[in-house]
Amino acid sequence: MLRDMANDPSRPGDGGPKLPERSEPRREGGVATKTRPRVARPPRFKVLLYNDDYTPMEFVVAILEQIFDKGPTEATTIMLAIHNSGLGIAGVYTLDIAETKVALVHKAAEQRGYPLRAGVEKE
Ligand code: TYC
Repeated sequence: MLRDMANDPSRPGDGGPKLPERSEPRREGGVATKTRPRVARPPRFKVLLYNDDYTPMEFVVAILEQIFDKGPTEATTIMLAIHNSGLGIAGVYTLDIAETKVALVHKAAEQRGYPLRAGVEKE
């Protein structure tokens, strides 16, 4: 019988990383089962910022720099896109990080008395 030399745990060698598993049928208890890839890509969520008439542009730029790690040029571009279109994407994250960033935006805006709103939407 042919052996899978690459992933054979009894193979003498460097103890280095195994090759990635393939989505070939895996034999369990004599039954060939289709398997998913070993690690699924976690779902991703957009953090949206919404325009309003009262939050200063400079404050939105600072939020994009400090909470969403944008540089000054990109932060200004995103802020102006939101100002002109009504909403825009501040970043894309896993759900827990996206929700944390929304909470940070609302906390910072409320501290300053600004009505800036953010939300999460599945990609
Ligand atoms: N429209 C605001 C103003 O003219 C600026 C602004 C931009 C507010 C983006 C919110 O998400 C926002 N001061």
